[in-house]
Amino acid sequence: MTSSADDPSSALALALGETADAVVAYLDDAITGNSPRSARLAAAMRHAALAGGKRLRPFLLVESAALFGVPRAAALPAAAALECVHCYSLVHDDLPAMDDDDLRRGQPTVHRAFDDATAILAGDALLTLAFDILAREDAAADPAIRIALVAGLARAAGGAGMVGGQMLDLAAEGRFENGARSPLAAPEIERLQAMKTGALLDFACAAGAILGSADAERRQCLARYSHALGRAFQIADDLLDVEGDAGTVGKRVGKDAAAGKATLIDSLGIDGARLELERLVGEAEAALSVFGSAATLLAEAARFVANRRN
Ligand code: GRG
Repeated sequence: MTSSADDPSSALALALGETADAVVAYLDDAITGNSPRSARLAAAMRHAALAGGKRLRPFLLVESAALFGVPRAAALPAAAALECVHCYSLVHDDLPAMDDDDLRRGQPTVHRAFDDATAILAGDALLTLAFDILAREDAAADPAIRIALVAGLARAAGGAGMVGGQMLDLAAEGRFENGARSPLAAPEIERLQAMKTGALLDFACAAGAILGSADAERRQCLARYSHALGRAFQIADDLLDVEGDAGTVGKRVGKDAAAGKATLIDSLGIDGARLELERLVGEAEAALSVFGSAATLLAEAARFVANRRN
């Protein structure tokens, strides 16, 4: 399975790169404008938010909004806010109390480059910055749209979404209750993953539809697309964990499996996982058919996600 993003001159690679550059520039300004009262905190926030990363969530948000005629510049604040939440989750996920990782995006994790307390606070500051960005008028002129974005991101990131999924994951790993592991069945793993990683991907597409005042049918189509893409994202992540990639800087070959993390590879097997990825890419493409050729980049993004090597 290949994806056009492997070719750096492809339309997908160019669009991903343009959105990434725009988001980084926006976040750079937003961190400055946020005026952290400590140079160390500001440096840690920049370390977490400005270097590396595929910036997939902002790309999905910008491209979903574009389906409804929303220009990239108008979608950028919401895209940057979403990336802030994602970056905070990575900083906290890397902490010793969570995954205890040394490298992220090819550089030392925030707690390694600074210290645990600074990493916790930098993550907190990025999370709150996200809602500061969304509350401002340039996120959307219409206050009802701003409120819908704030509510959607809060739900996706919180206890019923990403944070809740992370908690279920840690519980299944045996972190609580005297270390007792509770192996999960495939449907429970899917639910956990839909919360932990799927919720922010879903929000990316939903936010594009909110910004574009999309009708219910098109919102549904985008939701079907993002569900399929989210599942593909997670299965690809699980495959990477099992197989690793010599070309990936600091990737955790087998780390999740060794930690007893719940994955679908146990039930699907490696060949079954690859088949499921192909099926999900087809499902994602089918969900976009209502948008015709306007959704070509989103369709290619689904293949890119399924085929990713980092
Ligand atoms: C600690 C609040 C809290 C939540 C943690 C999402 C999450 C929950 C942790 C991330 C850890 C992780 C590696 C999860 C697997 C899938 C995932 C989100 C990978 C990182 O996302 P990418 O591949 O990363 O989009 P880049 O660096 O490209 O942005």
